[in-house]
Amino acid sequence: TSQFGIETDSITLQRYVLQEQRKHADASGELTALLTNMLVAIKAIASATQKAGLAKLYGIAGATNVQGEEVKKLDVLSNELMINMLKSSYTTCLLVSEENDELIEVEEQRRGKYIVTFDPLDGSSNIDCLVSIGTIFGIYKKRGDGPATVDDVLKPGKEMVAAGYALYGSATMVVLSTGDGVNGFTLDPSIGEFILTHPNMKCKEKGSIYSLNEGYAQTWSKGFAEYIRTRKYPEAGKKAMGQRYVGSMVADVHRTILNGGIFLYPPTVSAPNGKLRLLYECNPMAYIIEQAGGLATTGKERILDIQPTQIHQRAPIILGSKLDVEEALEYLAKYDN
Ligand code: P6P
Repeated sequence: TSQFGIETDSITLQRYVLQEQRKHADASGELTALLTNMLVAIKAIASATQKAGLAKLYGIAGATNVQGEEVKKLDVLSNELMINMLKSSYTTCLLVSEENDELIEVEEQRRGKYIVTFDPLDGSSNIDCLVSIGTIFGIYKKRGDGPATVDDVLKPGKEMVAAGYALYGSATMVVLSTGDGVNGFTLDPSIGEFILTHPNMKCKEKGSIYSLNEGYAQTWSKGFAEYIRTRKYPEAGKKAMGQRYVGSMVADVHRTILNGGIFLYPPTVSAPNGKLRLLYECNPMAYIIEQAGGLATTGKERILDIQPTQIHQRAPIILGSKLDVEEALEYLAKYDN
């Protein structure tokens, strides 16, 4: 590095995506433009999240700040940033946001060929206690001509061309796959760029941590209950697993990719499809974990194979290290069928 301690040849996220773009002769550069614009929203959300305590951005609806302006809740602000930056990239035609009941159609003069599903600020119930939160996104390319309709977004996750998440933690990271492996980029606030810090991320084949909300133990099926019981009381000769649960999907999944292990949000009698949403929580995370060598299933089928029927539908999810997920499936097969 130069005498200013600045690395002079860092790989920024934009540089990485441009390199990837050149591998595809037919690439128009639209995906690069989409991601670059989305990064602006993510940087602004990171800034707002860091200031939440100061600017009283979190959790207080309708309050006004010192200028007497209407202070937006962090999740509303994040949603507006994502929508505005994606629309103004001239690369999208349809958006699905966790915050919007209806499809968001991009006006004609700003339309492009991509469809983006996103949760602008996942885990927002954790904002007030300063637990890490995140933005999750999935990107489809619209097939065929004519105006985009809901059928263009009700596609199995395996048809996505890219997916990823931003984690607003002690540092801000973007973890992204465009279909050829997973890479992690850390925001360098001094230059406002995301720098490649975790190239070619891989999820260990077997981990030592299980992660789910044990408060619902009473509602689990016999298969889930037996799987979790044997994580804590393993058969002779086996080690018990550790337990970690942040309660913020992006934080729990990011740790699972980095350290290995298994993350679960099982179905319950009252919520037969669990709590997490398919289009902008389960699918993007399943895409990333598979690209990192892991697995992601509902317990009955591969997450990325699900044919969606509604844009806000939920799905149970078991994701993480390949051998851990396969072992969980053995318990479900043994006790739940
Ligand atoms: P529970 C946060 O509210 C969220 O949507 C995900 O980020 C997280 O994984 C899950 O819900 C936590 O749900 O029922 O354990 O509080």
